[in-house]
Amino acid sequence: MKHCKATRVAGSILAAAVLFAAPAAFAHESHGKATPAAAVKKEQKPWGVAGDARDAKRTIEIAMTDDMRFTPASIEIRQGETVKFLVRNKGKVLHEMVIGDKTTLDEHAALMARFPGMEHDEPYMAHVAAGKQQSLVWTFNRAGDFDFACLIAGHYQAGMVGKIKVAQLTPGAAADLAEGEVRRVDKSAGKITLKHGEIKNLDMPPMTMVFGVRDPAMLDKVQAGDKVRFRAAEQGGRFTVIEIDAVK
Ligand SMILES: [Cu+2]
Repeated sequence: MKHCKATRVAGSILAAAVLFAAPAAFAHESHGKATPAAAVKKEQKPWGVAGDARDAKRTIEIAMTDDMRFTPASIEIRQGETVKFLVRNKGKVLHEMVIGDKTTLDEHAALMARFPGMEHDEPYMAHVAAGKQQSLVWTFNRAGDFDFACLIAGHYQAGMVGKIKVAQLTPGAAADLAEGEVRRVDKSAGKITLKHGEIKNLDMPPMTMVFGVRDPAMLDKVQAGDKVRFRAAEQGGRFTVIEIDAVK
């Protein structure tokens, strides 16, 4: 178990480094939100940190099958994004999804091959019995190329691995946020009317207009009269709000 202890120590050093280095980069992600008192201290891993389901703006379904495959086997994520994975075991034997980097997964896989009955339980893994499903919420606050794998003895070796690419948050990204005020929210139509300032990335002057939304659930967070910051994009000729947050 020397290996596990070493990993934990390395993780703590990493976590401390992140505490000092990261806040500025993510400041806009957390504005207006109180820091929840976590029951268990979340450990920063090179591939991210345990996430809160309420911060997950995206759910990704992952199917696991007895041909030792994940579907999809390749996922793209934006740095800072919290993702809820809905991990479905469509096979007849136990499978698991473990997120990590190749070195860590290789080490754990070797351990699992030596001790097939070993049960790990970390926030970046989901063990799912045949025919069942389980969710896993993870915040990808570090950019990079990571893997996810089923480390059950024989499965990893048979190629049960997927790729996660976390794209770096570009320094210019925050500048794409436009400011506005909510005039109307139409949940049933999935539309929001915003009186907005200049939208630089769309080269659009200030005006009041109707936008579609990437996900109708976004409309639960805002109401008419709210001052907001939002990111909009043109998708298939339709102006769509990609993200929106009320400014407190
Ligand atoms: Cu498996």
